[in-house]
Parts: sequence; C-alpha cells; structure tokens
Amino acid sequence: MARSRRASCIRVTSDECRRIFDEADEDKDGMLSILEFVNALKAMPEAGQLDDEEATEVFVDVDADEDGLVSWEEFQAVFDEDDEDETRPVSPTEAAAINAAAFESDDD
Ligand SMILES: [Ca+2]
Ligand SMILES: [Ca+2]
Repeated sequence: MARSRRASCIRVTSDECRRIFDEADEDKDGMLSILEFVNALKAMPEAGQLDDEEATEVFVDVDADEDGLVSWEEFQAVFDEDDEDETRPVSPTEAAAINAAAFESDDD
C-alpha cells in the first residue's frame, strides 16, 4: 500500500497521543481495532472531519504490519515524524505569492 495519505497533519504531543491511545483502547488489550482507531481519530479536533472511508485509509496506512490492529508503536510512529519540527512548511500557495511579490518589486 502506497503511503499516499499520512496522518501526520494531526499534531498532538506524546502525552496527548498516549492518552488518546489509552482512551481509544476500550477493551484494554493494548491494541486498537479499526473501530477503536476510527473512534480515536474522530475524537481529535483536527481529524474530526474525516469520514469513515478516509479514517479507514488512515488506519490501513498506520497498520504497518497489516495485522488489522494498531499497536502503540504503530500509533506512536504516526506522530513521531513531526514531533521535533516546530517550523511550518510553506504551502505551495504561499510560495507562489512570495515569488509573485518578489517579481513585482523587482519590476520597479
Ligand atoms: Ca483494543
Ligand atoms: Ca499492526
């Protein structure tokens, strides 16, 4: 499965991440089933607008070993990439605007 859709846009701290995982793990088996995972996703403010299909895509992407369950390690890995990155990448739209502004001032 191609990693076309990442959940890394969802930004939470490790503590929040752990709390979300624990709360989502309703049967306390240390793993999130797809139902538990989707519920957890929807509990996150920034992911609340995901529909079931999109949430399922995220689950499949997060479930690295494809056993149908998301372990804490798999869950945590989603958020690790962004943890130390405090700088926000410039969006293509912003980059285009910056370039346009540069050209305009150059034209004087
Ligand atoms: Ca569980
Ligand atoms: Ca798994």
